Amino acid sequence: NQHINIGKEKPSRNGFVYVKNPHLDLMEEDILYHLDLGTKTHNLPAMFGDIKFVCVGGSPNRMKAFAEFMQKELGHEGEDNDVKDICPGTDRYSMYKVGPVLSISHGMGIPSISIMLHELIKLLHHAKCCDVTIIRIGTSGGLGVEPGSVVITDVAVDSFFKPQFEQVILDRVVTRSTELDQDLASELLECSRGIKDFPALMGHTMCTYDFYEGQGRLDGALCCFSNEKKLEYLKRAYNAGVRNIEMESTVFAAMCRLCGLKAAVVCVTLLNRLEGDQIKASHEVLAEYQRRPQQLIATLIKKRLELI
Ligand code: R2B
Ligand code: URA
Repeated sequence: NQHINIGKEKPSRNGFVYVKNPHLDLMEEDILYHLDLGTKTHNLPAMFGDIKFVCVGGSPNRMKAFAEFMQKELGHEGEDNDVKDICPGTDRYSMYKVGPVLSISHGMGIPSISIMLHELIKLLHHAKCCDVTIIRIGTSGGLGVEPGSVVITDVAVDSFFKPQFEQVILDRVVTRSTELDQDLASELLECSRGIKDFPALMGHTMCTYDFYEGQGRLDGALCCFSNEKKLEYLKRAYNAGVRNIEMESTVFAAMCRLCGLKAAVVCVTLLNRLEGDQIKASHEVLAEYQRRPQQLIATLIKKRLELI
């Protein structure tokens, strides 16, 4: 197998959302299959043209809760109260819109988020959206940080602590940069300073292909390494700057960067992986943790919209 690093794949910077695919121009209709939307069946510019913020996260319920929270925060509640799923024709992903904010679920892992992102990016492109900020709000395992801490990602790295994402295309491995928008990360850290309810920090986020063996857990159905080897690896990750581990950030960073979306990753840590593998906190505690990234993103959005 050949490895190639596509140096000419440059990020787009003029504000519009780009698709980098010459074949799309030749298609009469584009069906966004997993979102149950399409260019002939829906007026995408009318439905989505005003979007400035896209928030993505793993679980459909959490992304609905985020939309409801934003509705309150932006003062949009009142008229037609309930937030409605824009993709009811599919149970793959859920999508909600509150004014300029779109909230979408992406499932677990790189393949699931990458399918959603292909279709979301095309949707934003077809809708002629401009100057869109996209943020992944998620959960993660912490490394040497207090459980419940919110980690703002400066760089997404792979299991070898490299800031890159490898995608197999045909039978070649294409390596893409996972750089995120540094100004947006700093702006988020700045916003977090005003929130006293939880610790927030900036650090590298490691993205893996699995929750168990892939994250050095001893409690999966399979495990072929010792506790010593596990801790040696996790400490090496810590020393390389990694502060949390999750399963989507590298492909998210790589795809958004190439398509002109300013992207950030904000994940709460559910446990400290240097202390264990099992997530033992109560449902109430975990639910409260998961509202923390939402609170931070709401602050950023309200500041940007000059509501605070
Ligand atoms: C964080 O949590 C999920 C695994 O429990 C996964 O989607 C991720 O990145
Ligand atoms: N999500 C992950 O990917 N890993 C964890 O340890 C917790 C949440």
